[in-house]
Amino acid sequence: MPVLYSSDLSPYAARVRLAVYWKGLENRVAFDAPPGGLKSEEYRAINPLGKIPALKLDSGFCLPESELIVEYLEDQYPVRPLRPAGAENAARARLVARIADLYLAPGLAPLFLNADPSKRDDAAVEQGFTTVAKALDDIEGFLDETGPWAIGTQPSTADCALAPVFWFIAWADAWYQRSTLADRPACARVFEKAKADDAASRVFGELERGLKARFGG
Ligand SMILES: N[C@@H](CCC(=O)N[C@@H](CS)C(=O)NCC(=O)O)C(=O)O
Repeated sequence: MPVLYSSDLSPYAARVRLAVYWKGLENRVAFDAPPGGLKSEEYRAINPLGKIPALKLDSGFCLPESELIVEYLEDQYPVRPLRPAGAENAARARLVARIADLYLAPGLAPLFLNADPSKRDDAAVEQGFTTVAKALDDIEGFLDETGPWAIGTQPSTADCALAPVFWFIAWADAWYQRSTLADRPACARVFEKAKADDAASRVFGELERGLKARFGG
């Protein structure tokens, strides 16, 4: 059985877990922590990139990169498809996921790393929110006007990418008393839809557990 190397708090691993849950693949993909830890020689021998997530296939091949793992699952297990029908909508889903990866995610790191007010770099926090806001504006323009999901009436690969990232932004907004997500109605709508969904709620619970393990409380 393929093994997904994952951790509760990684938004990238959460994206893949969400695809697994939505596709009903829990009995076809095993989850594990990186053996020996993320930086161990043992894990590097499995995934030379030294990052999570990674999906080790039965052949021994280990596929890193969350977007590629989701696309692989979609190709390998066409049940409950997450790729929107039609070339244009499939491209729109990939576009939204790509903007989230390339332009939004880099803004989240400084918000997370500066959570402790006693060690906070205020300029880095401002830069983080500026980066997130710009990327959210771009994503907002590519989401379906009515949805209710990111692209159409069903959850898609775009929602796999967005839901964990939106969860982090909602956390950052609460932590720093901002309204970055609420100020973008289409993004806020997609996040509300995810919060009402069983599989996405499960992933949000795992992220919450990871946050508590990291910061206590
Ligand atoms: N582009 C990668 C990013 C994966 C990534 O950065 N994962 C983090 C955890 S959230 C990690 O493994 N960091 C360890 C490191 O970079 O050394 C993906 O989409 O999978």
